[in-house]
Amino acid sequence: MNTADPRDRAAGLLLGAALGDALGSRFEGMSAVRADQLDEVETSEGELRYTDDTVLTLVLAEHFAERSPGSGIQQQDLALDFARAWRAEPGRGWGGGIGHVFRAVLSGSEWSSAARNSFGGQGSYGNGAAMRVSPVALAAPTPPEAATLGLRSGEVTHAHPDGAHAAAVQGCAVHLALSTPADTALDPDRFLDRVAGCCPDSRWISLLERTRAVPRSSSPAEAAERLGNDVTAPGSVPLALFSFLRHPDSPREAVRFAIAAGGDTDTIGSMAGALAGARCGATALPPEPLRRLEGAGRLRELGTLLAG
Ligand code: R7I
Ligand code: MG
Ligand code: MG
Repeated sequence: MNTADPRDRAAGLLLGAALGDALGSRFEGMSAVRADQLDEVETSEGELRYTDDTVLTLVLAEHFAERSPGSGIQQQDLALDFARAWRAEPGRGWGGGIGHVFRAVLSGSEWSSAARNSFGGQGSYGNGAAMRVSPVALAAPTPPEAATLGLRSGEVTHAHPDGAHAAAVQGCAVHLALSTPADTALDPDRFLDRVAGCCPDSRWISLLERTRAVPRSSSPAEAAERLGNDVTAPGSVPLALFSFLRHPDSPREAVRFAIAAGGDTDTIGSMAGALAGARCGATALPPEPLRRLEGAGRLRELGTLLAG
């Protein structure tokens, strides 16, 4: 039974994102992950450390927590806070090009020119804007407003429309997951329709269509084959959505599906974990790995605080 308690769901959103990241990070870049490998990571001892995905999710959540509700995003402040977090923790497995953006911001550039100047002037279409976006669901009153906030948070570093709109899509999807009735079965087609309805970008609308067309019974490998599992936004957000829609009532299974598909496992696991955690709540997360999760106390606190 999923919870209807908004505070538990808000905590589940942030904890689910971090748990997916930490579990998935053990397998980043592998072509597929077996069930026994996942079992071992879930049950072994020692802290489960998160990566850049959660570092930046925390920065965005703190951005909202420090301001009065409804004040939106101050983009230059956010860019600077992201960049400072990158500088403070270089060992968190950052994307290949993001350092250029952060370095420019730290040396005084406006976020807009720093983001636009990466990758030969076209901006990044990496999944970094989508991987950190889940807190917008706790700061926006409606799914379309979550999409708008997602886009504003995303474009701070990802100027390419594929990268920036991915944050709108994932932000709106997390908001929808948070507000799905706890005791009613989730209808995947309707869910994807509602996400598409919040998204003004034709390329993302066709990626959502492609996600809908994947047979629901597909294995992780088949889903990855159809949707991709790489570090680009179009090659990872659809698989995260599919993983959640495949197991909407079990965060553990949603995250395991995402990671089993291989590739960018921390990020796809994290995005699936945010969605499933938002629907099912912190109490539905697997207790053993959760107990070992780095930063769990602060993540829970921020979720509860932002839930109001
Ligand atoms: O998007 P970003 O922050 O990366 C996030 C990923 C996640 O998997 C994290 O867990 C971490 O491991 O990295 O960082 P970017 O460097 O902006 O984008 C990630 C990658 O996408 C880059 O290193 C490139 O391989 C690719 N990429 C591009 N390649 C060519 N042209 C992104 N944009 C482009 C592009 O415009
Ligand atoms: Mg990472
Ligand atoms: Mg990753």
